[in-house]
Amino acid sequence: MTAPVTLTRHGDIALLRIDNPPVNALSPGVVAGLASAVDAFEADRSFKALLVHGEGRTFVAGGDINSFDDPHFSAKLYNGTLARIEALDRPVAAALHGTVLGGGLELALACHYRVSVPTAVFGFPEVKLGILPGSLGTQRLPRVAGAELTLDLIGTGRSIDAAAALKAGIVDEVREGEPLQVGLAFVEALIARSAPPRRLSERSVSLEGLPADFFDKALDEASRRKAFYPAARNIVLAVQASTLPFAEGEAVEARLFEELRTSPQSQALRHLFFAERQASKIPGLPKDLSLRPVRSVGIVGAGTMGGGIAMNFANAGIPTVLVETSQEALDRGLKAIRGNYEASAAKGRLTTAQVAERLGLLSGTLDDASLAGCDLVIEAVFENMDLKKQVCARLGQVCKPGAIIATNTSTLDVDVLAEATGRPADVVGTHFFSPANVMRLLEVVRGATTAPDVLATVMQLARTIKKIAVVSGVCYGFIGNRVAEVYMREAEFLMMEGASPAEIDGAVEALGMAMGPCRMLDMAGIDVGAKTVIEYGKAGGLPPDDSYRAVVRRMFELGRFGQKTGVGYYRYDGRKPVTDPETARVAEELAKAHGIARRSDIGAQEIVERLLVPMINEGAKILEEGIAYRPGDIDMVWTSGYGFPDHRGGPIFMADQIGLPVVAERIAHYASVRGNPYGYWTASSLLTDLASQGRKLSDWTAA
Ligand code: T1G
Ligand code: NAD
Repeated sequence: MTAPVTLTRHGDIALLRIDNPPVNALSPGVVAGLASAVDAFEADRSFKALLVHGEGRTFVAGGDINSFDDPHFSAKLYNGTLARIEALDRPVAAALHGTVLGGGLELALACHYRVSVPTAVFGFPEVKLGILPGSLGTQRLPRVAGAELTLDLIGTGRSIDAAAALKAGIVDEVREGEPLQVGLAFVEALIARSAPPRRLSERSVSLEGLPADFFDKALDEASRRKAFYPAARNIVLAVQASTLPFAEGEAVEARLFEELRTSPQSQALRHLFFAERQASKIPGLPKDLSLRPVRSVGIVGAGTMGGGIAMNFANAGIPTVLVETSQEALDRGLKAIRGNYEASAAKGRLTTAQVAERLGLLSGTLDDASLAGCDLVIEAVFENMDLKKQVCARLGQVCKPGAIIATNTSTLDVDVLAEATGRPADVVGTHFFSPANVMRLLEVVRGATTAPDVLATVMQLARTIKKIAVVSGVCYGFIGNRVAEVYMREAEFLMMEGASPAEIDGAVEALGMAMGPCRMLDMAGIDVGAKTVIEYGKAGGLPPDDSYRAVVRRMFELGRFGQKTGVGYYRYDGRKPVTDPETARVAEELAKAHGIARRSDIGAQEIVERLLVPMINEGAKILEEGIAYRPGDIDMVWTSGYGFPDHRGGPIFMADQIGLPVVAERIAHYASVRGNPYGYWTASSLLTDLASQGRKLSDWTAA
């Protein structure tokens, strides 16, 4: 293995190279290597300047996120080395390319000069990990870019391009070329003009032009709007401390960073960073597997989902044809797409040229023979088994050999649909979430006979269309809706026992859930939810319990479909949900009919436990059955598709934070107080085994 940091000679220039693929993260080896390189540079007075360069695709993309879990973690060596770099008496420059992020940008800011290629991007994404830049980013950036832009960049974690970095003074020059050559030429010019060292820590931060209450307001906003995220407040305090003498600001940053690094919120967000990347990996695939090319896409059905799905491909530059059964439906679908794009343009998110380009990639037809040329066809027709089987059989004939056939079904058996095509190896489920052009989650459903290259191609394609793809095996509801089913079940039992939708939603929203179960179903459509339950009942999937999801079925009968009809669990005043006494009446009537005792002592704690504990238990069953490859996949599905709070890491991560023995005890508790005739409170054996062994669900891997 080559050393991650080397110092070599290039004429008068000492060239410090960082080589730690894939992203040159600051591993302990890189940090130690930087310190040694500085020693060597200090000792050799024949060098006239130092150039810092990252090998491969990028400069440094930041601190090594793995290292933050180390109980002995310390930023001291790195920060001390940055101070030594800055203190050097000969000019130091950084040659920047790729992603100059976090600790990488901090390294660049410790250098005296910075040159960049035009394609580089710059940012402090730490806030997304629940931390702040801990190596003086909060102190050096305001000294060059001002407090306002600093707070914006560090507070949002957004990246800027090289042109913006130049404008902000973050880089001194942007030059086309190969990064190392650009850097060398830049340093040669520095030497030629005897450019002196330039140290940001010696500057002060100007607050000119900012209102006197700038930081107070920012702090207030962070506390109000980002109450669940302590990083938001600490970032404001750290940037505010940049107005102090440098050493004092440094001490403040170190304290605030350490507070965040060890916080449960940051641990949860770091877990999700790795879970997201793990989710895209399919165990057991041959390394040399070649993927099927996807250069054109067909969509059957231009309804709510078909239209949104098509937009994803057009956005990625892939020509897409939509097939419908009537001109009217096709026109409606295309009009909705156009409306969506125009709304984005009106908000300034797209230019009119981009809208035209994307619309130009979309076409519509009533002739399904047009699908013959497509590399991938996704069916998004009504959720009806007979219809879908018919459509799949037709696709099996029309699609060219090697084309991938995908179904967007939410609940139907993908294996049955695969059989219907007559070429099941080509078939996969692609379960998009609504609105499909917005929601980042994509459940990729692996059928019993899905070919490995089909699965791998779709996972790769998901990356192209910027989705977070998670693989699920075939089962009712896949990963996401299967977990949602037990969550909704308990929400409805709680309602029949006497809790109101507002109490139920309020209890989980206080945890950070974007929307409680009642508001969620009102938005998704009670009709859609009820039909699913009814169909599943017809297919023999439901427990022999008449009270099961009785509320949603009754609401459906009453035409209370949620937001779309203005009444559901709530009544809607515009988009605002208002308590509706009719819901309480319906719940009471159903409780009576099903012999469910009404209570007035249901507190928030019970609501949270009754909703969350079954989710965790179902998650464990999903793992036991091999439906999900790994625990983090369930967390990804629920945080990216269902508004589960990312600062809690997802239901599985949260289970480990609560402690599996506690979860197991709560399952047993509710089995005893609620009774367990239908197995609702039967613990997964995986969960009880791990609990008794003192192990975590998150660490579990299939044998
Ligand atoms: N630490 C450890 N591993 C990392 C990493 C990092 N910072 N960044 C990426 N990886 C791994 C990742 O897990 C994956 O591994 C592989 O690299 C490729 O990543 C000191 C405290 C740079 C834009 O937050 O945003 O600096 O799955 O699939 O799509 O004050 O990675 O292959 O085994 O994402 O091309 C701040 C995080 C850290 C940047 C590249 N920096 N990374 O995206 O590849 S905190 C970040 C990214 C810090 C300082 C503070 C992206 C990317 P594997 P990938 P990509
Ligand atoms: P939709 O009713 O909005 O659209 C279905 C469209 O399919 C209609 O425009 C209809 O004319 C068309 N269609 C019907 N038969 C056809 C045929 N033989 N050939 C071509 N077009 C045909 O339904 P939707 O909400 O878009 O749902 C589509 C699929 O996506 C369903 O399987 C559903 O379960 C799934 N899904 C829906 C959501 C959601 O929130 N709406 C979320 C995830 C998955």
